[in-house]
Amino acid sequence: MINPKLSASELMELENKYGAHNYHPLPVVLEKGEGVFVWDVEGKKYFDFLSAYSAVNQGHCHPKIIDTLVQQASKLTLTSRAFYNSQLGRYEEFVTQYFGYEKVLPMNTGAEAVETAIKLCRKWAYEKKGLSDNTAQIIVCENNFHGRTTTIVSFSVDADAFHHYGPFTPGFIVIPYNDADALEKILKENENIAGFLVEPIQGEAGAYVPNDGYLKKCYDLCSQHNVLFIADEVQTGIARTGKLLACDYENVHPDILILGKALSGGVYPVSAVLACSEIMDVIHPGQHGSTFGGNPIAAAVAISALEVIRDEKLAENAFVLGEIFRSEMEKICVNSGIASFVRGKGLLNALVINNEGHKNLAWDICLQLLENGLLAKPTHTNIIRFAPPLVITESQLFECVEIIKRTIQSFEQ
Ligand code: IF1
Repeated sequence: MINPKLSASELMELENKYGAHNYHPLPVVLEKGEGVFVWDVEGKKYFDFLSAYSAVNQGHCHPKIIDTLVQQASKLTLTSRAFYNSQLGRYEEFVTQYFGYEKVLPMNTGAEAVETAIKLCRKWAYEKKGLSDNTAQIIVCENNFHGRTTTIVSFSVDADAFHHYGPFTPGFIVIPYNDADALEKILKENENIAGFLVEPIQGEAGAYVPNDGYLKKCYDLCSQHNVLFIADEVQTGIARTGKLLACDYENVHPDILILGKALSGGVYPVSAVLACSEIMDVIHPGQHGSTFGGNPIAAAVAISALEVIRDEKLAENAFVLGEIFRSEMEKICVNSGIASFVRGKGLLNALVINNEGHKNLAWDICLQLLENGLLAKPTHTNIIRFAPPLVITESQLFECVEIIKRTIQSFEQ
């Protein structure tokens, strides 16, 4: 029997002892969430400024989404795709119209959706573009993060992500991010390019925003060369950056769109690949799939999660509050020896910390933020990501700005 009254340190010790050590979490054990807040096992309340890496854009345990989950879970959970189910068609119509595509292929995790997009792109290249078998190349960007499967880590440039996981999948060409000239050069040199896979803003790299016009330029180059523009909006999509999609800032409609995370509001693993029929129809029965992909819970939950985004105007809120957040962070940076600068779009932001002489400064700041009631996680040792649920209000945001300000001040010399 599991003792229901374990302390936080006992619970952390259990994970440490029995779980694989593939994560290094902050020392807080959460047991409850509601909107922008989470509570730890001792009942302490925190603002969540990670949002499960942008999965809970709609806020923790959104009542409408949870209601859909519970109702569908008590009716029918899984049929497999050997049969039709009463939710999937409705969802497929809804999600394609919502994002302006003809077809969707439902999967579960972000990495699976990226894998799906890669397979779809390659198959399209052989069957529609006319490349000869096994020659297709997909262009990707430096410092990408698209997930953790063997194929996806094959084109990572982060040693932690790929080291000792070889042999790797061939067929990928890495070019610098935010460099449309590099894309143009390779497209001119190489006849075997099938697609260009890109994050509209690089999340893992620390909310790295490319120059205005970059995505549009890349999209135009791709269409000139009959190459598929594939946007990984797993993290940037579903209102996070202040528009429904980050690509909307440049009126780019990707040939293949990859979604995950907040597609379910973080209550269930739901991912999707969207495309026009001309592309999607290269996949026939038996050629791709997943036991759980398109299951009735996922389908029902995703409709509700997308309705919440629209009904509560979360893209608009993220846009307005993002502007406020960055301008407040800029004020902090002006007088700080620690906070260097802020970047991001909407409510996907990162504060870059000057960690000369104090290597673990960003981590230590996050420990102090935790103490002060705000959860955030450092990335690449000196970057702190700030990405609250999009249901945050302006007054809550200002409360959080004060916590961040006070915390940074406590580290100034
Ligand atoms: C972890 C990062 C964020 C993603 C993009 C696909 C996936 C992700 C653009 C795969 C996943 C996650 C995974 C999570 C941490 C997180 C992350 F730091 F690792 F990069 F958010 F910034 N495309 N991102 O960001 O989706 O298979 O995980 O559902 O712990 O690895 P998934």
